[in-house]
Amino acid sequence: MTDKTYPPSPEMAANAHINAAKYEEMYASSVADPIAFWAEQGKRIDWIKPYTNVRDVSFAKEDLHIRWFDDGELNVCANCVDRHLPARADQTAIIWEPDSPDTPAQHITYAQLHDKVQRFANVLKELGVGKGDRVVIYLPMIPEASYAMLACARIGAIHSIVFAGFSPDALADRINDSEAKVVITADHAPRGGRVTPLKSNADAALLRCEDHVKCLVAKHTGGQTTWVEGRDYDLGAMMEAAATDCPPEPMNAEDPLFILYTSGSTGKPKGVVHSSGGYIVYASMTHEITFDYHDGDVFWCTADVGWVTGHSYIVYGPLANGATTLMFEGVPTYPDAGRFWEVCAKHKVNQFYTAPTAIRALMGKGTEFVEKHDLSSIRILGTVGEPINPEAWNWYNDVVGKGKCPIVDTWWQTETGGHLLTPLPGATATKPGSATTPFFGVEPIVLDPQTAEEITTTEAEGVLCMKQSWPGQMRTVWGDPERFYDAYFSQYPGYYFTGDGCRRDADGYYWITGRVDDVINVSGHRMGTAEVESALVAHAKVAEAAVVGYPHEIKGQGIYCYVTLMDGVEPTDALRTELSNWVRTEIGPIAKPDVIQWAPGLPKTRSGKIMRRILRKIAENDVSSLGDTSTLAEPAVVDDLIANRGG
Ligand code: 6R9
Repeated sequence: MTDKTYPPSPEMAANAHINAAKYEEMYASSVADPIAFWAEQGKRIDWIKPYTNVRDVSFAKEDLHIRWFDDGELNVCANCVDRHLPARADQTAIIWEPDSPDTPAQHITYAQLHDKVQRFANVLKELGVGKGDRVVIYLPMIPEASYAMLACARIGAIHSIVFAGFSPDALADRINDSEAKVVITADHAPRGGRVTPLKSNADAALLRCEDHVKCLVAKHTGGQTTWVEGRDYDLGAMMEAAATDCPPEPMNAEDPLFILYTSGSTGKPKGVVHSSGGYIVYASMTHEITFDYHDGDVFWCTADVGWVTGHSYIVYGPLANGATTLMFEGVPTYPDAGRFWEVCAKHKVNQFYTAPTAIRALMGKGTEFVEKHDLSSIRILGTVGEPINPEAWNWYNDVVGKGKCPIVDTWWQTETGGHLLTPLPGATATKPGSATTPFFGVEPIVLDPQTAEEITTTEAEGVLCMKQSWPGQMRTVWGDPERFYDAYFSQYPGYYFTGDGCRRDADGYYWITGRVDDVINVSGHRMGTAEVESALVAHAKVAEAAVVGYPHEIKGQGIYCYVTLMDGVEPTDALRTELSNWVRTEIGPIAKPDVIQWAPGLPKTRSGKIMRRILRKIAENDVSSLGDTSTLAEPAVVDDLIANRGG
């Protein structure tokens, strides 16, 4: 691990919104008097009724509640669209870059966005959607996805986006858990030259949902779909016929804006609920400050809107700031490994934000794919989703940034709404692999996992918690407030527990060491090992399964499954493929196992608890340090697993 530091260039420090002195001063005041600090910052948003209560928070079990600006009223859509019309009606709000470079890009101005969103909102109303109702969005990366989000926000409906890579079963679970009235989908989703039959996935999901759930279908490829009369609605035709005017609904700051399901360490994914007021203040502020966004810049976040990164940094943050945001339908390697850079050059991207897994995949293809394209417009580079290894950081810095673009390694979570730890381009000297220092108002602490005591020395290693709330913090788990407490506040009472381990170095910089729970991070996507296990044991031939992560060169972590078959079932390669495809259909392609090892037995304690620590070591091929195995019921199973590693 290198501790070489990269200070901001004098030019960056002089021109950025925040320089080092300003960061110190603002950070100090943000934690000394958070109420005054956020009272001021809240003004970046237009309020229909101004707030007087800035913060009302308790992390205590009996009284858990998180409220920001809670007597204020606003409309998030009006903040992302209408308020920019006087100055920016003809400025591009969204640049849409399709999967194929041969299809022309679209430039959607703020005036056009206003028109689309109002029509879309009227379509939703026609389908009976009103304030507080849930709408599931299951769309490819097409402009309609942003229209749908903003249309929901306009009428006060709560959207829940389901990543288009998820299976019909995963989609049905989310429709049912949120009791959605409508699911919005498209005929087909092209990605990387391949096509997913999205509408037929939705058809399959809807077989498992209540009969009254309606399906609103966008025509994208024009590919064939089946049509259920009375349930399916044609978005294009309804938009055309819809009234053009739809006034924004005044919403309380604490009314939910969206639900987004994410994996936890136990059970089914949880519906993370975000607020309207606090979320939009935080998304907009972090977007402007972390990426040093200036008027006229073109901002590109390569995430999918199915993940929180797409919510905060493709749609809500940039549009709240009147930015031009780029939305990309494709993948980094199609038609070749130069696609990202071709798009950056074509649209003169100023800030480019991606995931370490994409960087590692592109690194392996050689520098010529980068060098072919003029990247001189890029000023800031960003990463998110997982720890970035120094080799990838250096490649990003040298080859993409030509040593001139600060890299913001932003650490945050679905639950946090926006960045919590991140360098600021004009203020922070970066170190490859470190998410560096806290954003304004954020008070990280490191706790000893054994004693649950705060480690107060500057240098520290332990679990990462937050001492104070910030406006973008999630408010609850949809339909399950107890789970909200159990998942985030029960482990270290009084603090928000992130689920991540970290190290704080002598300069006070934070280095995320990865999850300390049973969540793995595959290509920047969160996956609960329990979800993959329950998919495996749902197969008739599987008796038991244990799933762990292991280091994977491109994906960060790969999915390693130990599977015990039912008595008498033959362990064949064909069965291995069958199980792998099974998981893929149960959850989605991102959950496809990388390794399935047949396990005649699993290492368990005498009380029957699977010793995952040992399974992780075997998967990592680090069998010399298995640690204490004395509590195992049957130590011999470990030798068998080691002998048959990987197979
Ligand atoms: C935004 C997002 C959250 C988990 C988080 C952590 C990991 C995210 C990171 C990072 C190291 C970074 N993570 N950013 N680890 N450095 N810059 O990714 O949300 O999908 O909820 O994942 O991802 O482990 O706890 P989400």
